[in-house]
Amino acid sequence: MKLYTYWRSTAAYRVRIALNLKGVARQDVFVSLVAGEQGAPDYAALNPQKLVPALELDDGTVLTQSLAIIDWLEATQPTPALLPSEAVARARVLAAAHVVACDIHPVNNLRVLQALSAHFNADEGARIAWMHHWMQLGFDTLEATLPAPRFAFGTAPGLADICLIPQLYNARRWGLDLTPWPNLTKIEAACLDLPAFAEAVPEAQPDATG
Ligand SMILES: N[C@@H](CCC(=O)N[C@@H](CS)C(=O)NCC(=O)O)C(=O)O
Repeated sequence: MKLYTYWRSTAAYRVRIALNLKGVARQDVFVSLVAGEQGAPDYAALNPQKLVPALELDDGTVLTQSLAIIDWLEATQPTPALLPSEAVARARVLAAAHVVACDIHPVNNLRVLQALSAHFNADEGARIAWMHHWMQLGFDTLEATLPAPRFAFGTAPGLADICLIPQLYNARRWGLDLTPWPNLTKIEAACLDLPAFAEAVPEAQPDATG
């Protein structure tokens, strides 16, 4: 299978971690977001939303949206499980994942920042303040609600960890001081000890540029 990915894409980073945890091999196809390759006709034909990641299966089926891709992976490769089977526990893990994937990430995306500059005169300071604002709100929620015995919810990593770790990377990239969220950085340290996470970090990707 082929993963259309970009080293700094946090959504692609989620899928890299999930594939690694499941032990599923992939071939990477690099889509440079800074070069605007997500809008190139070939890629837009594959994913009309013009976002990464996309996963192309061996039969040519294309899956998009990181959480949908991970859901497909969970359905087709059930072990190790990324979500608990008990309904309330599962809802709690999904809620934490959605704090990142639905409430932080969509308003901090590249195209949102570009629109803030192009249509609302946002300068670099305003863009940074915007990024920090939404991350702080989400991190406050997660800090208060994640049990964090080792990983976000237990002694093995799951979907909440898969969403959280890339978002913490992005926060550092934007210069956000993470000391107000010690539970989150403790979870991060535990995750990054695992090869599945360490091998998925942006700087370890072949398309990483400085
Ligand atoms: N909800 C989507 C978000 C995908 C997304 O926004 N990807 C970003 C990179 S993290 C992207 O391709 N941005 C390109 C752009 O904004 O033009 C998912 O989870 O896959």
